[in-house]
Amino acid sequence: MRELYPPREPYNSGYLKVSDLHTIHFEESGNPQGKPIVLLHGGPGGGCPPFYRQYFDPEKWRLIMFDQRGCGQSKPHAELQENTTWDLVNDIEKLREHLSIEQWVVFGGSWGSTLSLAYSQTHPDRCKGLILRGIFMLRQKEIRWFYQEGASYIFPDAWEEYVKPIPINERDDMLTAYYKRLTSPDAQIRLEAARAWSIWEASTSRLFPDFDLKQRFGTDVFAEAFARIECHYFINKGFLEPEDQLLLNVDRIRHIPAVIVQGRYDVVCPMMSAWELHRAWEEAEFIVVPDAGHSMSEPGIRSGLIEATDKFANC
Ligand code: STX
Repeated sequence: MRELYPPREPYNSGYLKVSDLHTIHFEESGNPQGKPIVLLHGGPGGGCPPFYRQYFDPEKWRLIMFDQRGCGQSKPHAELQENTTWDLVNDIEKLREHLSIEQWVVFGGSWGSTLSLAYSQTHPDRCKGLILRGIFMLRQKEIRWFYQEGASYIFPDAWEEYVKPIPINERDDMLTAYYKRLTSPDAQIRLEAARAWSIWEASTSRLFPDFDLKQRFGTDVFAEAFARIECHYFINKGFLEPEDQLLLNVDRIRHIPAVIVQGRYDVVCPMMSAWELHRAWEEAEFIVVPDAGHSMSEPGIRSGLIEATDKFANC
Protein backbone atom coordinates (compact mmCIF):
# COMPACT_ATOMS: atom_id res chain seq x y z
CA MET A 1 0.00 0.00 0.00
CA ARG A 2 1.31 3.42 -0.95
CA GLU A 3 1.18 6.20 1.64
CA LEU A 4 0.79 9.94 1.10
CA TYR A 5 3.86 12.12 0.44
CA PRO A 6 4.71 14.48 3.32
CA PRO A 7 2.65 17.68 3.72
CA ARG A 8 4.06 20.70 1.85
CA GLU A 9 3.35 24.36 1.26
CA PRO A 10 2.81 25.95 -2.16
CA TYR A 11 5.74 27.87 -3.69
CA ASN A 12 3.32 30.17 -5.51
CA SER A 13 -0.32 31.13 -5.10
CA GLY A 14 -2.63 33.85 -6.29
CA TYR A 15 -5.92 34.91 -7.75
CA LEU A 16 -6.94 34.97 -11.41
CA LYS A 17 -9.89 37.07 -12.55
CA VAL A 18 -11.82 34.88 -14.99
CA SER A 19 -14.94 37.01 -15.57
CA ASP A 20 -16.52 40.28 -14.46
CA LEU A 21 -17.99 38.37 -11.57
CA HIS A 22 -15.58 35.53 -10.71
CA THR A 23 -12.02 35.34 -9.41
CA ILE A 24 -10.44 31.96 -8.81
CA HIS A 25 -7.75 31.03 -6.30
CA PHE A 26 -4.88 28.85 -7.52
CA GLU A 27 -1.61 27.51 -6.18
CA GLU A 28 1.50 25.70 -7.36
CA SER A 29 3.48 23.23 -5.29
CA GLY A 30 6.23 20.64 -5.72
CA ASN A 31 8.99 21.23 -8.25
CA PRO A 32 8.70 24.39 -10.43
CA GLN A 33 10.72 22.52 -13.10
CA GLY A 34 8.66 19.36 -12.74
CA LYS A 35 6.04 17.90 -15.01
CA PRO A 36 2.84 20.01 -14.88
CA ILE A 37 -0.31 18.37 -13.55
CA VAL A 38 -3.62 20.06 -12.79
CA LEU A 39 -5.99 18.74 -10.12
CA LEU A 40 -9.71 19.15 -10.73
CA HIS A 41 -11.57 18.83 -7.43
CA GLY A 42 -14.97 17.28 -6.79
CA GLY A 43 -18.45 18.44 -5.94
CA PRO A 44 -18.74 20.69 -7.90
CA GLY A 45 -18.18 23.07 -5.03
CA GLY A 46 -15.75 20.95 -2.98
CA GLY A 47 -12.59 23.10 -3.20
CA CYS A 48 -9.03 21.83 -2.60
CA PRO A 49 -7.95 20.90 0.92
CA PRO A 50 -4.14 21.03 1.43
CA PHE A 51 -3.72 17.23 1.77
CA TYR A 52 -4.50 16.80 -1.94
CA ARG A 53 -0.90 17.92 -2.56
CA GLN A 54 0.30 14.74 -0.91
CA TYR A 55 -0.78 12.49 -3.80
CA PHE A 56 2.05 13.87 -5.95
CA ASP A 57 5.82 13.32 -5.70
CA PRO A 58 7.12 16.84 -4.92
CA GLU A 59 10.42 16.19 -6.75
CA LYS A 60 8.77 15.19 -9.99
CA TRP A 61 5.55 17.16 -10.26
CA ARG A 62 4.67 20.80 -10.65
CA LEU A 63 1.20 20.52 -9.15
CA ILE A 64 -1.41 23.14 -9.97
CA MET A 65 -4.55 23.20 -7.82
CA PHE A 66 -7.35 25.76 -8.00
CA ASP A 67 -10.76 26.28 -6.45
CA GLN A 68 -13.50 26.22 -9.08
CA ARG A 69 -15.94 29.14 -9.35
CA GLY A 70 -17.78 29.91 -6.12
CA CYS A 71 -15.93 27.57 -3.75
CA GLY A 72 -12.84 27.25 -1.57
CA GLN A 73 -10.98 30.55 -1.64
CA SER A 74 -12.49 31.63 -4.97
CA LYS A 75 -14.81 34.63 -4.98
CA PRO A 76 -17.69 35.39 -4.71
CA HIS A 77 -18.40 32.46 -2.39
CA ALA A 78 -21.25 30.07 -3.33
CA GLU A 79 -22.12 32.18 -6.41
CA LEU A 80 -24.27 30.40 -9.02
CA GLN A 81 -24.39 33.07 -11.73
CA GLU A 82 -21.99 32.45 -14.64
CA ASN A 83 -21.20 29.07 -13.16
CA THR A 84 -21.41 26.23 -15.70
CA THR A 85 -19.27 23.29 -16.81
CA TRP A 86 -18.17 25.28 -19.86
CA ASP A 87 -17.22 28.30 -17.78
CA LEU A 88 -14.98 25.98 -15.75
CA VAL A 89 -13.48 24.45 -18.91
CA ASN A 90 -12.62 27.99 -20.06
CA ASP A 91 -11.13 28.82 -16.64
CA ILE A 92 -8.82 25.82 -16.87
CA GLU A 93 -7.55 27.17 -20.20
CA LYS A 94 -7.11 30.67 -18.75
CA LEU A 95 -5.12 29.26 -15.86
CA ARG A 96 -2.96 27.13 -18.19
CA GLU A 97 -2.16 30.19 -20.29
CA HIS A 98 -1.58 32.35 -17.22
CA LEU A 99 1.04 29.86 -16.01
CA SER A 100 2.59 29.46 -19.50
CA ILE A 101 2.02 25.72 -19.59
CA GLU A 102 1.83 24.04 -23.01
CA GLN A 103 0.43 20.70 -21.90
CA TRP A 104 -0.34 19.06 -18.62
CA VAL A 105 -1.59 15.86 -17.06
CA VAL A 106 -5.16 16.14 -15.75
CA PHE A 107 -6.11 14.52 -12.43
CA GLY A 108 -9.73 14.44 -11.27
CA GLY A 109 -12.05 12.36 -9.12
CA SER A 110 -15.82 12.27 -8.87
CA TRP A 111 -17.10 15.58 -10.31
CA GLY A 112 -13.41 16.14 -11.03
CA SER A 113 -13.62 13.15 -13.41
CA THR A 114 -16.66 14.71 -15.10
CA LEU A 115 -14.83 17.99 -15.56
CA SER A 116 -11.64 16.18 -16.67
CA LEU A 117 -13.62 14.43 -19.41
CA ALA A 118 -15.34 17.67 -20.48
CA TYR A 119 -12.03 19.57 -20.51
CA SER A 120 -9.98 16.90 -22.29
CA GLN A 121 -12.67 16.31 -24.90
CA THR A 122 -12.72 20.06 -25.62
CA HIS A 123 -8.93 20.56 -25.53
CA PRO A 124 -7.36 17.14 -26.18
CA ASP A 125 -4.14 18.74 -27.47
CA ARG A 126 -3.45 20.22 -24.03
CA CYS A 127 -3.67 16.90 -22.19
CA LYS A 128 -0.66 14.62 -21.80
CA GLY A 129 -2.46 12.12 -19.60
CA LEU A 130 -5.58 11.58 -17.55
CA ILE A 131 -5.85 10.12 -14.06
CA LEU A 132 -9.52 9.65 -13.19
CA ARG A 133 -11.22 8.32 -10.07
CA GLY A 134 -14.80 7.59 -8.97
CA ILE A 135 -16.27 8.09 -12.43
CA PHE A 136 -19.26 10.40 -12.61
CA MET A 137 -20.81 11.33 -15.96
CA LEU A 138 -23.73 13.27 -14.52
CA ARG A 139 -26.47 11.44 -16.37
CA GLN A 140 -30.02 11.38 -15.00
CA LYS A 141 -29.67 7.82 -13.75
CA GLU A 142 -26.61 8.77 -11.70
CA ILE A 143 -28.34 11.79 -10.15
CA ARG A 144 -31.47 9.78 -9.49
CA TRP A 145 -29.54 7.00 -7.82
CA PHE A 146 -27.89 9.26 -5.27
CA TYR A 147 -30.45 12.00 -4.63
CA GLN A 148 -33.79 10.26 -5.22
CA GLU A 149 -33.76 6.47 -4.91
CA GLY A 150 -31.03 3.83 -4.80
CA ALA A 151 -28.35 4.91 -2.36
CA SER A 152 -31.27 5.30 0.06
CA TYR A 153 -31.56 1.48 0.19
CA ILE A 154 -27.97 1.14 1.39
CA PHE A 155 -27.91 4.08 3.81
CA PRO A 156 -31.52 4.37 5.07
CA ASP A 157 -30.25 5.84 8.35
CA ALA A 158 -28.32 8.70 6.70
CA TRP A 159 -31.17 9.09 4.18
CA GLU A 160 -33.59 9.86 7.01
CA GLU A 161 -31.45 12.90 7.89
CA TYR A 162 -31.16 13.95 4.23
CA VAL A 163 -34.92 14.02 3.68
CA LYS A 164 -35.66 15.79 6.99
CA PRO A 165 -35.62 19.41 5.69
CA ILE A 166 -38.05 18.49 2.89
CA PRO A 167 -41.82 18.17 3.59
CA ILE A 168 -43.28 14.76 2.68
CA ASN A 169 -45.38 16.14 -0.19
CA GLU A 170 -42.24 17.42 -1.96
CA ARG A 171 -40.12 14.30 -1.58
CA ASP A 172 -41.02 12.88 -4.99
CA ASP A 173 -38.58 15.41 -6.48
CA MET A 174 -35.78 15.94 -3.99
CA LEU A 175 -33.57 17.92 -6.36
CA THR A 176 -36.23 20.56 -7.02
CA ALA A 177 -37.20 20.68 -3.34
CA TYR A 178 -33.56 21.18 -2.30
CA TYR A 179 -32.90 23.73 -5.05
CA LYS A 180 -35.78 25.86 -3.78
CA ARG A 181 -34.34 25.90 -0.25
CA LEU A 182 -30.69 26.25 -1.26
CA THR A 183 -31.57 29.38 -3.25
CA SER A 184 -33.93 30.80 -0.59
CA PRO A 185 -33.33 34.44 0.45
CA ASP A 186 -33.61 33.22 4.06
CA ALA A 187 -30.09 32.30 5.26
CA GLN A 188 -31.45 29.96 7.94
CA ILE A 189 -33.42 27.90 5.40
CA ARG A 190 -30.43 27.85 3.05
CA LEU A 191 -28.05 26.67 5.72
CA GLU A 192 -30.27 23.96 7.12
CA ALA A 193 -30.68 22.53 3.63
CA ALA A 194 -26.98 22.93 2.82
CA ARG A 195 -25.87 21.06 5.90
CA ALA A 196 -28.29 18.16 5.37
CA TRP A 197 -27.34 17.91 1.67
CA SER A 198 -23.60 17.90 2.39
CA ILE A 199 -23.75 15.52 5.36
CA TRP A 200 -25.63 13.02 3.17
CA GLU A 201 -22.64 12.87 0.85
CA ALA A 202 -20.11 12.76 3.69
CA SER A 203 -22.05 9.89 5.31
CA THR A 204 -22.00 7.75 2.19
CA SER A 205 -18.52 8.46 0.79
CA ARG A 206 -16.58 5.69 2.46
CA LEU A 207 -16.88 1.98 3.05
CA PHE A 208 -16.16 2.74 6.72
CA PRO A 209 -17.75 5.99 7.90
CA ASP A 210 -15.52 8.90 8.79
CA PHE A 211 -16.68 11.21 11.56
CA ASP A 212 -14.21 13.97 10.60
CA LEU A 213 -15.55 14.11 7.06
CA LYS A 214 -19.07 14.67 8.37
CA GLN A 215 -17.79 17.45 10.61
CA ARG A 216 -15.99 19.20 7.74
CA PHE A 217 -18.89 18.87 5.30
CA GLY A 218 -21.33 20.12 7.94
CA THR A 219 -19.60 23.48 8.54
CA ASP A 220 -21.61 26.44 7.23
CA VAL A 221 -19.02 27.87 4.87
CA PHE A 222 -18.18 24.56 3.20
CA ALA A 223 -21.76 23.30 3.09
CA GLU A 224 -23.23 26.44 1.56
CA ALA A 225 -20.90 26.41 -1.46
CA PHE A 226 -20.88 22.64 -1.85
CA ALA A 227 -24.65 22.11 -1.67
CA ARG A 228 -25.67 25.17 -3.68
CA ILE A 229 -23.18 24.58 -6.47
CA GLU A 230 -23.81 20.81 -6.69
CA CYS A 231 -27.58 21.25 -6.75
CA HIS A 232 -27.32 24.03 -9.36
CA TYR A 233 -25.19 21.83 -11.65
CA PHE A 234 -27.39 18.78 -11.16
CA ILE A 235 -30.68 20.58 -11.75
CA ASN A 236 -29.11 21.89 -14.97
CA LYS A 237 -28.01 18.35 -15.94
CA GLY A 238 -24.37 19.37 -15.81
CA PHE A 239 -24.92 21.64 -18.82
CA LEU A 240 -24.29 18.52 -20.92
CA GLU A 241 -26.14 17.89 -24.15
CA PRO A 242 -27.00 15.16 -24.93
CA GLU A 243 -26.83 13.85 -21.40
CA ASP A 244 -24.32 11.11 -22.27
CA GLN A 245 -22.03 13.41 -24.24
CA LEU A 246 -18.98 12.51 -22.15
CA LEU A 247 -19.40 8.85 -23.08
CA LEU A 248 -20.22 9.63 -26.72
CA ASN A 249 -17.12 11.80 -27.16
CA VAL A 250 -14.54 9.30 -25.90
CA ASP A 251 -13.06 9.11 -29.41
CA ARG A 252 -11.64 12.61 -28.94
CA ILE A 253 -9.40 11.41 -26.07
CA ARG A 254 -8.90 7.75 -26.87
CA HIS A 255 -5.23 8.33 -27.76
CA ILE A 256 -4.36 10.00 -24.44
CA PRO A 257 -2.69 7.75 -21.84
CA ALA A 258 -5.21 7.28 -19.04
CA VAL A 259 -5.95 5.38 -15.88
CA ILE A 260 -9.30 4.96 -14.15
CA VAL A 261 -9.36 4.09 -10.43
CA GLN A 262 -12.74 3.00 -9.09
CA GLY A 263 -13.92 1.73 -5.71
CA ARG A 264 -16.14 -1.36 -6.01
CA TYR A 265 -18.44 -0.13 -3.24
CA ASP A 266 -18.70 3.47 -4.37
CA VAL A 267 -22.27 4.45 -3.46
CA VAL A 268 -21.94 8.12 -4.50
CA CYS A 269 -20.74 7.31 -8.00
CA PRO A 270 -21.56 3.62 -8.49
CA MET A 271 -19.16 1.52 -10.52
CA MET A 272 -21.63 1.09 -13.39
CA SER A 273 -20.47 4.44 -14.79
CA ALA A 274 -16.79 3.54 -14.57
CA TRP A 275 -17.62 0.24 -16.24
CA GLU A 276 -19.48 1.92 -19.09
CA LEU A 277 -16.55 4.29 -19.57
CA HIS A 278 -14.12 1.36 -19.51
CA ARG A 279 -16.19 -0.47 -22.13
CA ALA A 280 -16.23 2.60 -24.36
CA TRP A 281 -12.49 3.24 -23.79
CA GLU A 282 -10.63 -0.02 -23.39
CA GLU A 283 -7.26 1.69 -24.05
CA ALA A 284 -7.46 3.33 -20.62
CA GLU A 285 -6.06 1.29 -17.75
CA PHE A 286 -8.92 0.25 -15.48
CA ILE A 287 -8.28 -0.43 -11.79
CA VAL A 288 -11.05 -1.60 -9.48
CA VAL A 289 -10.29 -1.32 -5.78
CA PRO A 290 -12.18 -4.25 -4.22
CA ASP A 291 -12.50 -2.81 -0.72
CA ALA A 292 -13.29 0.87 -1.11
CA GLY A 293 -16.14 3.30 -1.60
CA HIS A 294 -16.00 6.76 -3.14
CA SER A 295 -13.41 8.70 -1.16
CA MET A 296 -9.90 9.37 -2.45
CA SER A 297 -8.57 8.97 1.08
CA GLU A 298 -9.61 5.35 1.48
CA PRO A 299 -6.45 3.20 1.60
CA GLY A 300 -6.91 1.25 -1.65
CA ILE A 301 -7.92 4.32 -3.66
CA ARG A 302 -5.14 6.43 -2.18
CA SER A 303 -2.63 3.74 -3.03
CA GLY A 304 -3.94 3.27 -6.57
CA LEU A 305 -3.85 7.01 -7.23
CA ILE A 306 -0.29 7.42 -5.92
CA GLU A 307 0.88 4.46 -8.02
CA ALA A 308 -0.74 6.16 -11.00
CA THR A 309 0.82 9.59 -10.37
CA ASP A 310 4.24 7.93 -9.86
CA LYS A 311 3.89 6.01 -13.10
CA PHE A 312 2.83 9.08 -15.09
CA ALA A 313 5.68 11.11 -13.57
CA ASN A 314 8.19 8.65 -15.03
CA CYS A 315 6.91 8.52 -18.58
N1 STX B 1 -20.72 14.62 -6.06
C1 STX B 1 -19.59 13.80 -6.12
C2 STX B 1 -18.34 14.56 -5.92
O1 STX B 1 -17.79 15.11 -6.85
C3 STX B 1 -21.97 14.02 -6.44
C4 STX B 1 -17.77 14.64 -4.61
N2 STX B 1 -18.15 13.97 -3.58
N3 STX B 1 -17.36 14.37 -2.54
C5 STX B 1 -16.52 15.26 -2.99
O2 STX B 1 -16.76 15.45 -4.27
C6 STX B 1 -15.45 15.98 -2.22
C7 STX B 1 -14.86 15.09 -1.18
C8 STX B 1 -14.36 16.42 -3.15
C9 STX B 1 -16.01 17.21 -1.57
